[in-house]
Amino acid sequence: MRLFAAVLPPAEVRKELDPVRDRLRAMPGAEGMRWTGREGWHFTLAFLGEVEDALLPELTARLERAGRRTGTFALRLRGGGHFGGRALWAGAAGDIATLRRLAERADAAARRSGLPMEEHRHYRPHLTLAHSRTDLDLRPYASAMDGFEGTPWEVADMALVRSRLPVSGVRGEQPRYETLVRFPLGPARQEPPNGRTQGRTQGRTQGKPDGDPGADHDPGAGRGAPGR
Ligand code: 2AM
Repeated sequence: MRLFAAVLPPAEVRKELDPVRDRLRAMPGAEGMRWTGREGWHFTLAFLGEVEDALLPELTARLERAGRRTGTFALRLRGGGHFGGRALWAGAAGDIATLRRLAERADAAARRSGLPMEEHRHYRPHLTLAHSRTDLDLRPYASAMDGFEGTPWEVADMALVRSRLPVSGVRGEQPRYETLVRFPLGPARQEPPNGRTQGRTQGRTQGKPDGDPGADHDPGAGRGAPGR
């Protein structure tokens, strides 16, 4: 099945983006673009591609650990940008360093589970609002999002999402997304039963750790620049 790991903004945050998207859709040329549905809005952390069922237990175990090692963090929607003339997106602000670290850990988890991950590109947090089949000048759309700031929320989990591509052949139909699992961020709380301390089982049950793909070395979280 086709999978990706993502941060899912809560419904009330997605709602704040609705009027922005509506304004963009009213701009000249917008009718020729494919607009994503609010229900599916997300920040991709790692695109995993086709994953065989047999890999799922290891993949989910590793993603779970990646989430556990990353604390919760604050995020908000901010402004927008575009990838060339093909993709228009809303941006993010807040603890981008942690978001990026989570993306790197998700990528590492997938790689270590045996998935042939693409070479690491510079991670650009983005929530895709629209795609265009032809090259459009998307700068006016991105500029129209200048000054947009969403309400911050605390990212508390990472979702594993299944994407079903449209098979109908109907032009403009969207992939359907289904959240399979949500991995909580931050250390698991151990509630000792009857006040007794639980033994540490980590080393025995979890095998070799994924390792940390590294801290954030990248200062360039620029927005709006064309090209990925
Ligand atoms: P996008 O929003 O920039 O299109 C599901 O397809 C999610 O995975 C989308 O958010 C998509 O990003 C992202 N993704 C990243 N790399 C992809 C790829 N090679 N093919 C399809 N989707 C990809």
